[in-house]
Amino acid sequence: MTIISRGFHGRRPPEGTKLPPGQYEATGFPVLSAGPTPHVEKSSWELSVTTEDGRRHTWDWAALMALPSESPTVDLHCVTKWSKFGTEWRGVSLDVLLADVETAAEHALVTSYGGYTTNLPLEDLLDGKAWITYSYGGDDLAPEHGGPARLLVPHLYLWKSAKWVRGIELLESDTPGFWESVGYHNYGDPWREQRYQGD
Ligand SMILES: Nc1nc2c(c(=O)[nH]1)N[C@H]1C(S)=C(S)[C@@H](COP(=O)(O)O)O[C@H]1N2
Ligand SMILES: [Mo]
Repeated sequence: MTIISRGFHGRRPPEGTKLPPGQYEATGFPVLSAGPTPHVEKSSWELSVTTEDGRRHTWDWAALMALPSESPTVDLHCVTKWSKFGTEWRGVSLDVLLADVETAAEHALVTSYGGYTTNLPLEDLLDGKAWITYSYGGDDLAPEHGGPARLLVPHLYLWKSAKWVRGIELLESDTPGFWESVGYHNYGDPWREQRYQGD
């Protein structure tokens, strides 16, 4: 695929620092959902990637399982100020899913079963920074945390990690998602404390 790289936006934490500004370490794994948990069966699950010219690529559950997976261990940072260190996931890198997708688009709008949406630059899904995950802590991903599959983009605030992920639309122009259109920051880098518009 053709990507014009404008460099990595995320600021690296200072050596040894794991808490971004304004965050605290949570115990447990809070659940934050804007609506009820949609119950999505693996047998009817489908992920689609749609390009700016309307071409659609789809994977059913078996196709996702057939792809090489990775086991990222990452820290999570929620805009409500909790962070969780060392979470263990299994999933498929977006680099794998997008390898054969031809696009000149620079923007992505991620959609979920249940209607949630979130936007981010396409480059933030690439280069080992994002996964479609289906396992957490060695178990199937629980429905309340986005199972059967969720996007994981740990270098941005956790609202960008769409639970119950269903589609990724690659777009020529940026389109704000659910939280981005009600005042949350368009990009959401926890290290630059980009919580709200204007931060
Ligand atoms: N589909 C969907 N994804 C979502 C949300 C949501 O309401 N719906 N909430 C977001 C927010 S604000 C956060 S903080 C995280 C919470 O993930 P968790 O419930 O697994 O902790 O999911 C994000 N992904
Ligand atoms: Mo959140």
